[in-house]
Amino acid sequence: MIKPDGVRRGLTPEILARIARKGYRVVGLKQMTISRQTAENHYGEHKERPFFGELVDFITGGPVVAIALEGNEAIAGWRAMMGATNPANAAPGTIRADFATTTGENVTHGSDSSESAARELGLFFADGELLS
Ligand code: DAT
Ligand code: MG
Repeated sequence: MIKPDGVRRGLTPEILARIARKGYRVVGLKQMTISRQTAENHYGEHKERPFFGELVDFITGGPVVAIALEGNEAIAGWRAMMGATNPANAAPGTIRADFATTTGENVTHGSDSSESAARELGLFFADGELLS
């Protein structure tokens, strides 16, 4: 996902270009504004954390771009392309190192396991919206 800060800053084409250069196939692509309920569900694992309210405010605060990627080891590979959660710790050349300065607004999201990918794809895409 390209988060609201990335969309607002016009980074969508840059990030889609990186995905294309890497070689992942985009099987779903949708610009959308997330409801609070969907955001709370998406980030449910963090609901007891002190930053949860701010996180939900942020992710619902403007349109995002939801992207379904397919490719060899795409979950780990996309997380590697994003870099560490805190941009200060992200390796040079990663999206978060190149385009972000704060953990709270770190431009992109990536599912962290096949289980979370399946769950999150189900939150953002309806049956039939993904290419087979
Ligand atoms: P990631 O997005 O790398 O999977 P995460 O799942 O630990 O990281 O956290 C989800 C998002 O929550 C993260 O992208 C930004 C926000 N976040 C995490 N830790 C935070 C913190 N200590 N302060 C503020 N926001 C935080
Ligand atoms: Mg996470």
